Amino acid sequence: MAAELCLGLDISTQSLTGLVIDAQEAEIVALESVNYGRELPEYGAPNGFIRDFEEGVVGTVGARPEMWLDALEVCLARLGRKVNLRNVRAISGSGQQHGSVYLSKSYGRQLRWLDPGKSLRIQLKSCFTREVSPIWMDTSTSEECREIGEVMGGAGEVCRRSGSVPIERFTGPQIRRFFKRWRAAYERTEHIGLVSSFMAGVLAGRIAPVDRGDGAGMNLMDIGRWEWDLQLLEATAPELLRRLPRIDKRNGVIGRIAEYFVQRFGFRPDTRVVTFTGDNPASLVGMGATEPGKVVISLGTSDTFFAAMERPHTDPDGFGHVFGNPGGEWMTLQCFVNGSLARERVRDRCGWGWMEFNDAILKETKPGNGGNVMLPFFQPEISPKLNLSEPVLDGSAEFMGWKDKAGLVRACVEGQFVNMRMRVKWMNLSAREILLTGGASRSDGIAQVVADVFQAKVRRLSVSDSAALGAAMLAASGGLGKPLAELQAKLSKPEGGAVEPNAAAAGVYEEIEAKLQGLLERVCGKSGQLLSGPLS
Ligand code: XUL
Repeated sequence: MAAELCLGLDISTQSLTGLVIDAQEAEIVALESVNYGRELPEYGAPNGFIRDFEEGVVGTVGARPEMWLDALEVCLARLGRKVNLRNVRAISGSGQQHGSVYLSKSYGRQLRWLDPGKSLRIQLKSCFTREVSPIWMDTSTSEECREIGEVMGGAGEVCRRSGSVPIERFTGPQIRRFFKRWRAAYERTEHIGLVSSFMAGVLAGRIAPVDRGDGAGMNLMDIGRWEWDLQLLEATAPELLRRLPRIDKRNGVIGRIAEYFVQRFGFRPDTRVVTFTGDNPASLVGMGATEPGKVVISLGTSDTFFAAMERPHTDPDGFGHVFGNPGGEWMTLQCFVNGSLARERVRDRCGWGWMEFNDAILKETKPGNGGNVMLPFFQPEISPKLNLSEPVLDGSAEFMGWKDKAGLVRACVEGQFVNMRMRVKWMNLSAREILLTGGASRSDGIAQVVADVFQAKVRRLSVSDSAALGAAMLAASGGLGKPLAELQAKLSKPEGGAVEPNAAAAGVYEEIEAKLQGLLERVCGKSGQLLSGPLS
């Protein structure tokens, strides 16, 4: 009998990854990744995005949706050289969250009549009513966030309904800015999709729904009923409901794969396309953390902390989020912008490689760092909301003068995770185990600091592409009815031993927390920055 393959696609900030699993054997059989900057340089996005894409507007960050289409074709062609795509029974995917794609009336028709002799880019190019899609790094919509909050009776009310206060990168405020600034183009827009639903629609050859995981990152969805909140829609832009996709509450089958992919890449015509989700919800699935009890810390361009949630409650400070959990009901998430970038900056200033960085934590310094602390923010942060462009240091003269290299490395990492611990208290989670993923999770030094700060066991998985893996599992569960828990038991396996917390470090981090709080208050007092959150 032919293998039952399932494909998971992850359309992330810097690359598009395709991961194929054999759903019967529960094993990974192929993995391919297309780096936009390196492999599609014609899009002028070396890191996958274009900064300041809208002239005269500070903080716009976006990407051309055609770039994602080209990357999809390259990725499928490469996967086709590794596995027989005729054996793929179901496809699902995950997209970088919050990003939105704007399409005209001709889009639905074009999708139904795709010519396998021409590329997707050529055929869909004329359908975009907005050339550049805003992505999650965009911070240009503060005014729109304020306006939506005002109409709704306060940011707290938006949070109660949608799981988050109005947030600059979230899709609703982005749609509002598009409507205000480019009204004629908004009028011409017949359909607005998320990165996830847009790519799912292309594969299925029809307009695709959004799921609860990604849809909750829009400031438009009611997280109690999992339906569009009509008042939020009205506060965002006129006649928005007819422009949005439907909501799929179950990550079910959208339909069969479009003929285009059958002809061009050799898929079988009855391959099922399953509703895509966001990268963080997909990662929750891939890490095997859809049931409460485990928390995931993902270390990437941004660091994220997320976990399954039994009952939704929202962050009183307004920095955190509640999304749908594709393998359960809710999940909670906190995003930290100063992730790998801050670690890289400290490493570069020390003139070191990652090996020395790791050794500085494990061999040259101790928990508490002799009292030297850092607020490790090299760019504006969102958890907490703070407008810094340089870290704030407190400690010895040598440390403050950037001469104590090992101390600076530890202070950066301790500062990041103590801040993380402070920000996620509202979630009330009792984490038995922390699952660490993303590039920096390979560092034993970082893993030890995480274990010590949270006083929990830290485990790492053998698969680093947890979002693509989660998407492949969603294809198998939604498309073929395979139980998610069984797939997770086999595919989300920890690698190596656990990193155990050092109990003696617990008190040390209470002291560091108090010091960082003091530093935050000092910085905020001086600059008048927002610290206590948008709800106050
Ligand atoms: C989450 C967020 C980021 C993106 C990255 O709210 O903005 O983690 O999903 O792809």
